[in-house]
Amino acid sequence: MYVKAGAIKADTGFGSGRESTTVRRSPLALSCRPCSRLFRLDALPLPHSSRKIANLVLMPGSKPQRWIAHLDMDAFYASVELLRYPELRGRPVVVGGRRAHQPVVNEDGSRTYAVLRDYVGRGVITTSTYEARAVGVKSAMGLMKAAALAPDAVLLPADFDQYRHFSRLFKSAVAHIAPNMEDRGIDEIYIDLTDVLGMPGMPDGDNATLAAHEGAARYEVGASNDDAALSRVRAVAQSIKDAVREATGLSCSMGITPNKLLSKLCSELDKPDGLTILTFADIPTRIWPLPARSINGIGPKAAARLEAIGIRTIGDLAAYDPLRLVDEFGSNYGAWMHNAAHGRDERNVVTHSEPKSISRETTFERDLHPRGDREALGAILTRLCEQLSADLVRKRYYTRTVGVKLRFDDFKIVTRVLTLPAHTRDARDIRLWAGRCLTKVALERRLRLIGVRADNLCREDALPAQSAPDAGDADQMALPLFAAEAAPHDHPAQDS
Ligand code: TTP
Ligand code: MG
Ligand code: MG
Repeated sequence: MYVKAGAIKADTGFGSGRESTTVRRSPLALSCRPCSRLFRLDALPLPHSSRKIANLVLMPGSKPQRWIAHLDMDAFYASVELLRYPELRGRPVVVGGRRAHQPVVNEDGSRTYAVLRDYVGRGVITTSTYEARAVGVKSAMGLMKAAALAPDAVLLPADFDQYRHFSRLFKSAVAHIAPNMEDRGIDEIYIDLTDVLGMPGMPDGDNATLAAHEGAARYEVGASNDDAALSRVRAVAQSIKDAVREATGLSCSMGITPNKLLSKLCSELDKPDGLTILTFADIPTRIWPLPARSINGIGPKAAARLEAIGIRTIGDLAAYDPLRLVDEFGSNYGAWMHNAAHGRDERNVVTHSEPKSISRETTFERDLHPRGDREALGAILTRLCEQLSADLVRKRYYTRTVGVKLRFDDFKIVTRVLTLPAHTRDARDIRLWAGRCLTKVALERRLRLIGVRADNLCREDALPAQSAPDAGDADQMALPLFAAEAAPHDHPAQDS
């Protein structure tokens, strides 16, 4: 879809970062290149409402062009483990065991590792080495299911402190080279390289994909798409990859394109240790053959619905009548999918964001009964509160809202939160208020999971004077599971 219009208020429909843009173009015509339909804006066929059309208005062509990188560490947790167990290199290894699966050091200094075939329980895989993936093992797969595929794979327990340490190391190495960086989780970041490169990116998506529809012969990508520009991008990318390896001993994969959407797609294309640089000109050959579900934002359910209407690849999606897509998926999501398939995405790299909440949770090896296993549950909750408290200290936050999450054996999830009279990050306070939250739940079924969460966060340097931290009293860590008595701050609790 290529829109030419006078002045349209356009909802670009990009999730929570949605914004309104006034697009100025002329004349008042709207043409859909992929399906060759042409509409005058004042004579649109019903039922295509103006709102649907507004959502299909594409990005203005005057935006400065950018070079955005997406960097993702390769088999992150597993690769960190291989740093301390180098003898496991080349072997299928999965991370996801319990403390009991810690390797045992023998008298001669060699190590004995747990293997998947001996595993019994309900644990899942966090990640695995590429050797394990080769036989079908993947993240989120049950360990027992994985054992059927790779019985000899080594099983290691997860060590989140270590992964967080390596996460900080690689991010700080990148920040030294390219500070305009957005943290997207433990092993990935976006980086805006436009300033580092000191040169603009390629022409914008409208023009490039428009030209693409008109055939390869007319395909023009502008003067900046020359070998010198691309080698400069490659050189900067390589220096970033080298810095990550030097700081951590680990490899990563990078995608570099004019926007986040394409870069996220591209960092996956050449894993591990990959580097993929694409311009808009490459969309038809490199992006359109990929399955539609490889777009971040098209999950398994949407992919199945697309498949049902004959859309399998991103190219199929790009060629599909956008108005029918809007009919099928709604104005925001339908328009977003259409634009995504054409490689259009204007989101900025956001360098700083405050967490909304911090949480810890655990799934039990076997379902626990709130009464029969009261003591064990109490101890688990205490440990989670201690971990949450340590997270708050490390991230330099205080909380005023403590919540619990329970998943019962029928998979129903219940959450309860309480607002505290003052900010805290003390494990004993958190444990007390988590216990109070539990008194508000009817605990009749067995539990699969318990979690504790801190919302309403306040940075330690912005803490109001009256919220001076109170250490509580030591006995609170030994409180029974559902204790509501002996509050450290004697104020009424609020349900929220
Ligand atoms: P990913 O980047 O998705 O995966 P990865 O780094 O292990 O492998 P790849 O080379 O394909 O990028 O996730 C980063 C880490 O997050 C991963 O090492 C473990 C953790 N994780 C989970 O705990 N559960 C999950 O379901 C996934 C996908 C990841
Ligand atoms: Mg990764
Ligand atoms: Mg990742």
